Amino acid sequence: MHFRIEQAAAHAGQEVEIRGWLYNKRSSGKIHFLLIRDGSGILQAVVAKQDVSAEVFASAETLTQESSLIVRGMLREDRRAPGGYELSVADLTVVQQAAPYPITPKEHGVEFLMDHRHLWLRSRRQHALMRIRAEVMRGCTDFLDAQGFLRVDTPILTPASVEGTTTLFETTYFDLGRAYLAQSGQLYNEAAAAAFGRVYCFGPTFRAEKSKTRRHLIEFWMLEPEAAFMTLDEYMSLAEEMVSAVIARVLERRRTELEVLERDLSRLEAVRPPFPRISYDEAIQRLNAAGHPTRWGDDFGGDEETVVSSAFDRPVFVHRYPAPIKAFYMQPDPDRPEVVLGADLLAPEGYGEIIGGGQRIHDAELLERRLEEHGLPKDVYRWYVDLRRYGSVPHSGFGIGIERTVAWIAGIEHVREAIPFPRLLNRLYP
Ligand code: NSS
Repeated sequence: MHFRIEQAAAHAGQEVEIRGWLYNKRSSGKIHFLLIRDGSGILQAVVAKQDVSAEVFASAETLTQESSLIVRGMLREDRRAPGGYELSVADLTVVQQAAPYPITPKEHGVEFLMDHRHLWLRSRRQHALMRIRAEVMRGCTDFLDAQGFLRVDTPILTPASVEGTTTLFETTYFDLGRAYLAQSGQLYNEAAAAAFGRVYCFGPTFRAEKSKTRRHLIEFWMLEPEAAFMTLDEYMSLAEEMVSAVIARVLERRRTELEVLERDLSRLEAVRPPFPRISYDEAIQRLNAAGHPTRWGDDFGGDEETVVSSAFDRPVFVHRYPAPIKAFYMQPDPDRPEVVLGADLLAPEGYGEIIGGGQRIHDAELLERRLEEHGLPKDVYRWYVDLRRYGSVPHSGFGIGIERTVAWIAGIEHVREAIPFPRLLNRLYP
């Protein structure tokens, strides 16, 4: 019977069939050790001359790396074998004999590997990363579902910007003029939050940012919760609970993958709520004390984020930024209107901002004034202002960048490996 390698424990002592690809091969005259991967794991299959036909033995001999194959035989527990199980091959069918595989055990440069991303995904390291990514995404959605949040998806083709007009991707939209790829689902999320109370959207988002840093993608996935009546403080509590729950889950369910990546687990184990919360003012003081010439009113880049966050062993919220450096929709602090009720979450170990969010303006007139100040066209935001006319309530939300979060949890250098097919300033292929 056919099975997946990850289920080996349940099939020891049985005749099984595996369908997969040749990961690696070692041979001595009378025996071939095939490492076979089927996507769920890697299993050692032994082809012994005395046990198989001459034909089967010969095809095992000539098998090339990544050839696709089907093998049948007896599965046995074997402590010496990688993974603890071994298959004694009785029969082998070559589905396709692979051409010389470009990715070999020798070192390759990143650009070469990125050009072969379609194949690179088959490697052990990329398997670990993609499994951690899937776990992070499911950890977030399971957490929110359990808190009564409803997933309400938002459109990707939109008529308006959310996070400033300079990073919009533009396309034409039939007779209606211009459309843009969504930078965030937030505005539609706010409509959904007024309909359902607690919602989230989750999908790809786009920023035409000319940034070539280890934290920037052109297309990235963002999960965005939004809740009616939620305050800035409540948003921070929700976010720290979610991030902590996700870390705990990855530590529990993806430990093997973290080990493949040689992640320092103690750094992740330290991530527990509550997270420190410091004001933008305090962040500026800390920067100045560390010798950074940052002035009040300046936005933070990667360097500033690293300095501020390096003082803590867990993520830190920076709240109440000056209004001019934040988006048009941010609610001013009633006690200090020059700052807004927004907060970013900075990850430790130099990973920088992984979450942005805060409280939204809920007054129609103020929102209209802000749209004007930001030079945004009133007509396309009419529906958004409308939300402030029909049962407007204070509300908050945030967006967590999946790739930055995965890069941090996995401890990798660059976000490009945290997404299957990265879109970068200089890369659209494959
Ligand atoms: O611009 S954000 O800070 N905030 C928003 O888009 C809000 N509209 C979200 C909301 O409140 N519903 O982006 C949020 C996060 C940010 O902290 C990063 O983790 C990630 O999205 N992000 C990115 N990741 C990778 N590459 C790029 N270019 C990028 N931009 C933002």
